[in-house]
Amino acid sequence: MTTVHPDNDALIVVDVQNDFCPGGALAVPDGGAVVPVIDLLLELPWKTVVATRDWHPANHVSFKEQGGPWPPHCVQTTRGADLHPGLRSEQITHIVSKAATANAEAYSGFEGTSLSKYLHTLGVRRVFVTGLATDYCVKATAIDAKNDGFEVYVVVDAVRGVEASPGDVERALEEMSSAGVAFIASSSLHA
Ligand code: VGL
Ligand code: ZN
Repeated sequence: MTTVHPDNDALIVVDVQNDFCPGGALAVPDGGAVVPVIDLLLELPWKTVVATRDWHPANHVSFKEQGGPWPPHCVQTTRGADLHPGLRSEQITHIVSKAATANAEAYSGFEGTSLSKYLHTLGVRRVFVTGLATDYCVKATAIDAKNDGFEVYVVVDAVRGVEASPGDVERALEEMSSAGVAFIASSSLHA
């Protein structure tokens, strides 16, 4: 079991937005399943809960019309970019918008944002990473957190992957593990 230490621990909720959930523009298979798990985690006594969000302009470089790999998704101020309505978002203390200009792509919540400085300033040492998608933004966020000096745990039942090619999620888990990221079940976290 792992005890949450509110002064040194932070929960990071990666991109739990309508467009990454069933019915959305870039739905992650079973993506909505992370919501009840994260809501349970939100009952723990965190002082710092960060939600990242993909926050693209309509002409974003990652969209197919601009030669990118993805259909348009998470366009700023649209419903698709909203956090999933089932998330107990009143528990979120900080929202990090990323990839918010036309030419900037960022899978990691630490890329092009002040998240690392913010967390270090608060005295955060351990981060617990949840959300979507395991093989893109969760992976990038967890590895960047580790490289920025945090102790990093991915909450395995609170993430889901795209798995565009078979094995993508497994490879993502291996990459995170090689980078020094640890894994934990949500049931092992307690107050
Ligand atoms: C993501 C693809 C494109 C993610 C964001 O949140 O994992 N994936 N943009
Ligand atoms: Zn995106």
